[in-house]
Amino acid sequence: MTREVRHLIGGERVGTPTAVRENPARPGETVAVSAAADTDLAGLAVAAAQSAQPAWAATPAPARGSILTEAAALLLARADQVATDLTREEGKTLAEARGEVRRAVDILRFFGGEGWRANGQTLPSSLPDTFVYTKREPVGVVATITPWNFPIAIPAWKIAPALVSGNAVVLKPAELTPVSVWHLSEALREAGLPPGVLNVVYGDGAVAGRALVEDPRVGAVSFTGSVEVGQLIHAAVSARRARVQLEMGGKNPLVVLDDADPARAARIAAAGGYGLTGQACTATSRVICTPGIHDAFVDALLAEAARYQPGDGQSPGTLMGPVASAEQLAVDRSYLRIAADQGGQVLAGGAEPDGLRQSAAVVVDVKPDHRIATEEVFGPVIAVLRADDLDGAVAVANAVPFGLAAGIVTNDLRAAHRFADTVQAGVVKVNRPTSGLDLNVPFGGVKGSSTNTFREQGSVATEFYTWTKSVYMGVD
Ligand code: TXE
Repeated sequence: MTREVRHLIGGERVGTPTAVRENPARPGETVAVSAAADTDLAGLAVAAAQSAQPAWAATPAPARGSILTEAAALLLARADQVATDLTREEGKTLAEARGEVRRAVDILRFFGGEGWRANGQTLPSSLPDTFVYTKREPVGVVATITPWNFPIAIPAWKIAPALVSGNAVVLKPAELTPVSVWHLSEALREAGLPPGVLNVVYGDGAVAGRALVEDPRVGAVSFTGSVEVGQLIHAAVSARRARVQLEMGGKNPLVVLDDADPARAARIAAAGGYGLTGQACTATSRVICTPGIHDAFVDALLAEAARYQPGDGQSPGTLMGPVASAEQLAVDRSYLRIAADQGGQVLAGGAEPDGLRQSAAVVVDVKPDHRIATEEVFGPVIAVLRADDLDGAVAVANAVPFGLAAGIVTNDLRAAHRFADTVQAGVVKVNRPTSGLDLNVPFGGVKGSSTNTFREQGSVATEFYTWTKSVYMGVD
């Protein structure tokens, strides 16, 4: 079935679908044809948001929240269909897609509840008979620009806190995955979100996305995607003194200490590195082993890699879906070539099956300055490095420009705490894969991974989408 996907502007579906998306697991099978916005249309979406926003902000926060809660119920009722569409357009396995859709449902519920908890503070004043309180006010019109790898969860975790806080939103989803956001926006529309409060423009990032970023009526831009585009957006939005929030990926390390069980460590590494075809910003892409476990760990990881055979995500039993696009597959393969050229040994993942499929790869003899050890691949590729001890491993872990997620496998409580204290990362995992997040826990990175001022997810996510207003009330 081919989905026809049109923009959502002022409550109307508009535009002519022209951009074809094929199923990455089944070349030639069209999943969707979607519209592509030009600069003028993006401007119309901003105008629609601007005119809808004041009435939305005046709606009581619990009533705003209840629309999100209702949308969650609608999305849950059609979760199987949404998950199937998500697998067809992005490639991840049905189990992974179901988990992601369920996550979007829970995000809508969580932020629906935030409508009841949009609290300020009361503060003591130095002045007599004066009552001081703070309240959070919406920014106004917000643009959210999202990637293809979590095509429903990332849009949900950006727009839900924005909407419940009283903002109107223009969302620009990734070109590769138009259908998931179509489902999300339909659920919100059917739940009673007023026209213009959420607008969706599909199309080219450099056209539609750029128009939103440069529009002076847009007060805040939240982006997840590549470093290159993130830097462009940061420059453009900061230049006009609007708010910007960026999440740009990682080079996430997993340290495996001598005392760990190699099979368990390999399972954790593989779940983080090969799950979701490695296409997660928190994916495990480096494993740093101390000397006593290196060889046993590599053997165990090779056994895990053999289990993660790439296949069609819709087929039962597939543990790893295809790569999402031919461009991403070319990136994965070029990094394996670069790794080999620089002295790494590709022990698995060298074979290149047909279609958009990349076997789970294990590269050993990797040195900290190799490109495979410092640059994000975004595919099912794990580079294995060595370090003498915990402190050496942390030094290697920190020797990259990213700092999103980091993990350690050990039973040594002191080592785990020392790692958590010294590793440069926004998320630390002990005996758990680097990927996988709770929706109520703040998420973001340090160094080149993120703008470090505002976190996403959890209640703190609303901070980016609101200003604090401090009110001094004389009561004498
Ligand atoms: O990202 P882009 P792509 C990394 C990953 C991947 C690479 C490329 O390494 O291989 O990025 O992926 C919109 N102004 N990550 O090409 O191009 C674009 O339309 C405004 C890591 O998908 O950054 C899309 O909606 N917007 C990452 C969004 O930006 C623009 C997740 C992301 O696209 C724009 C995805 C512009 N000039 C990729 N150009 C993570 N952190 O998880 C593009 N866009």
